[in-house]
Amino acid sequence: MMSCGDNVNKKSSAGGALNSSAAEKVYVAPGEQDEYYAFISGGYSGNLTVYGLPSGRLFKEIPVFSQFPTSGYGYSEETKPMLNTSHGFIPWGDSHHPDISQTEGVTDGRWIFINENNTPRIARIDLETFETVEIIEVPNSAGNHSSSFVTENTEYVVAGTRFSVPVPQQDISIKEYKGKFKGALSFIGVEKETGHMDIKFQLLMPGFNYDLSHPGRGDSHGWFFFTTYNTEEASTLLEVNASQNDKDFIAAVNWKKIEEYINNGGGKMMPSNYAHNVYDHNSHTATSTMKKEVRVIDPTEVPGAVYLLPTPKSPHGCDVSPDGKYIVGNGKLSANLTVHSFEKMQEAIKNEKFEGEAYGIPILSFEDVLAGQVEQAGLGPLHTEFDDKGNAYTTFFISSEVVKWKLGTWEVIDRKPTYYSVGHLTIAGGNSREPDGKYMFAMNKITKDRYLPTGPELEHSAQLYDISGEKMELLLDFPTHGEPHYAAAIKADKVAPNSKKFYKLSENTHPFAAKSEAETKVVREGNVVHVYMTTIRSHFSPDNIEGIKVGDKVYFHITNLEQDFDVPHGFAIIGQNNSELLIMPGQTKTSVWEPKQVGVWPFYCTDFCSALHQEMQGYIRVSPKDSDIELEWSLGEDVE
Ligand code: K7E
Ligand code: CUA
Repeated sequence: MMSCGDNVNKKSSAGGALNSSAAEKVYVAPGEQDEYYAFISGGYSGNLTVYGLPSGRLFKEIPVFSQFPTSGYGYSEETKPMLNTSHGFIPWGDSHHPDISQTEGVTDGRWIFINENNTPRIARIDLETFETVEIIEVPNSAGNHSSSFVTENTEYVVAGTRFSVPVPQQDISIKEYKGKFKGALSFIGVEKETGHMDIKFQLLMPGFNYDLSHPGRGDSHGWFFFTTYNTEEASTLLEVNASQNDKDFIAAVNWKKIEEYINNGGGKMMPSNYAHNVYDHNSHTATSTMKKEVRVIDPTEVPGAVYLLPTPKSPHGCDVSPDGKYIVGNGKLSANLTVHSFEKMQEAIKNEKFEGEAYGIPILSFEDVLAGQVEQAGLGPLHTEFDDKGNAYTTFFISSEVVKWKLGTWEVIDRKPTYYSVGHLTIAGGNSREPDGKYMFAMNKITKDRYLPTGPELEHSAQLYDISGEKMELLLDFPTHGEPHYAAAIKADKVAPNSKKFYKLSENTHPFAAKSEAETKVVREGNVVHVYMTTIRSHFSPDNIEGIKVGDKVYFHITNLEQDFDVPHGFAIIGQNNSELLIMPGQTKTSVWEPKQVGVWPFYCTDFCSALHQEMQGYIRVSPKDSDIELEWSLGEDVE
């Protein structure tokens, strides 16, 4: 055991009373593996990072909404279509809330979904390959923030708009906001076996801001809850104008009711234009299809589908307890946390006891649906998660702390500081019936003195707490990449055993694959040249090419012939102005090169793959545009 008492004591004024037992709890010995995966949103990096817990070690960055030169994602010809949208090719994004697929209310480790906030999109990542395999754009949405949370059996992944906008978009005055702008809540169906996404319907709600959401579960399965703010429907100076109402709402949506309505022919198809991008693991290629319509639902046409629960004051998080009985709404400007009761909500609906309506949607009375309040819990509550012992944990941004409180009695049990200004927090199995109450980690917005300074920009800090006892115990600080909004965590044994080791060459259907060295060739079609190239330790085939000319567009289609775990090869050629490629065993990837200068140019493998990695190289001769040098290619012989 390492003895770190001295160091730790020095920090204890800022870091709480750490002792060597904390170090023991996060120590994963060399060669041993972590107990949990944590999938942490990359925020403005547009990606998703994979960490191990309790060690806090970074394992991978999965490119999702942003181009990624490390692997060529979004640069290679095969993956460019993943970033296609109705606004054209959008090579970056702002990702917020990863959520793991579920079966019967429990995370199943098959896929993870994540939203892109800026150009509204939802992505699905396959947890066998840890690759982004599908991205669907969300039309009529703007600031796709109350997303991407899944229902108990992954029937839907839900995406709600933050900004209300004209639906469909049109050229009107911003002053017409009130009454004319709408907030689209999108229910994206997920196919049970394949995971394929398809927008089943969009609920066109009043012009509020829809901030966060969570599904019901257990008794409340079939419902979905969304926090709203700016129920004032202001379009300017929201910091003042959207804080006028004493209460905003949680919108409760009965999606099963809406399904019935649709099955009886309800709703209408609205012309639309949005991209649906799908990556195929056999062809290793993505295709992008533009969809032309979407089903929209007017909530007033489906009686009993939507109710509004008054919630003080500009609530942010909207979290549902593991048993589905309680809906927690955290009013950012309220002193107390508000907890609504699903049962009382049902009762009030049954008695048709409404205190008003907004655009035809019934408003229930605050007192009728209130389960309880956690009083004076802290300042600036944001998000809540739950453990397996009936406790809830809420983050407070302004007072920089996590507060543990008890469901049902609403009493505060413990509070621990965070360093500093915490946003989300995560407990494994967070959005499910079975959270795992061993660890919780907080994701902080401000880092300051927690790490060695790295100029004005610091990575955000996460902090891991042991929550197995009555009191929380701070165990570890670790840096995260980008801005982690939410994270989803899961027991490693639900994911690791299914992790793919390599792609089978025999299943490779890429049209430009060369599945053996015998199939390699170079083909000219006018000024386009296709190079069918292979890699295997430790050479390219071919490795000498002549007959390329300035002005050619050269496609390198590179197939990695390896059939072994963890043996990628790289490809880089001088002047390549998009990205290098990293090609997994059995995979084919393509990069375009447009040589601008006459000469003999080397290419090489960028991944140290063997003892003779440094020998893994080749040459391409580029001749003048008008030269009549014939195409020739070879391996292991001198080109004549
Ligand atoms: Cu609170 Cu986007 Cu979930 Cu960040 S949001 S903190
Ligand atoms: Cu292949 Cu280095």
